[in-house]
Amino acid sequence: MEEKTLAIIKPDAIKKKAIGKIIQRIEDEGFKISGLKMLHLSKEEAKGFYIIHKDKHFYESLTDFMSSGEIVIMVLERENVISHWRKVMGVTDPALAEPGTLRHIFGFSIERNAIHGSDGPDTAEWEIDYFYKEKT
Ligand code: 3AN
Repeated sequence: MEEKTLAIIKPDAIKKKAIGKIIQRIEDEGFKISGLKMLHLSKEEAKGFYIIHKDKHFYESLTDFMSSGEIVIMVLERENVISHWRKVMGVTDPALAEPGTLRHIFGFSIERNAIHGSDGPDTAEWEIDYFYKEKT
């Protein structure tokens, strides 16, 4: 099976009306979008998604931010999808991200950094399940 990753357009980028530009870039980079939906996470859902960061000092603030407005979730596919998407996103801190990367263009701060991407195959599978598996 072709590798997949989970991409999120975060509330700050939605408020900037950047959805169209970001999706255009995704298509221009040769990704196939195999899932797409808009959600407004509850605080609990945001906490569940970022559970790996539960002991970090920024957990409360990050999950407040991620539940502060709508987000767009996408499943992306292409060759080397995880590493290519991370390259297109840029590093976590927009101030340090390479010019031309999405976080450099649209990010505001290390927390409000416009975009999410899974960091490895296991995380990608877990994150895609988090949003796409039927909850019982
Ligand atoms: P990445 O999203 O680049 O893989 P992670 O997994 O270290 O980065 O962090 C997850 C999210 O937590 C980031 N996208 C960012 O929104 C937030 N974050 C990371 N580091 C900080 C920090 N030092 N202060 C505030 N928020 C942070």
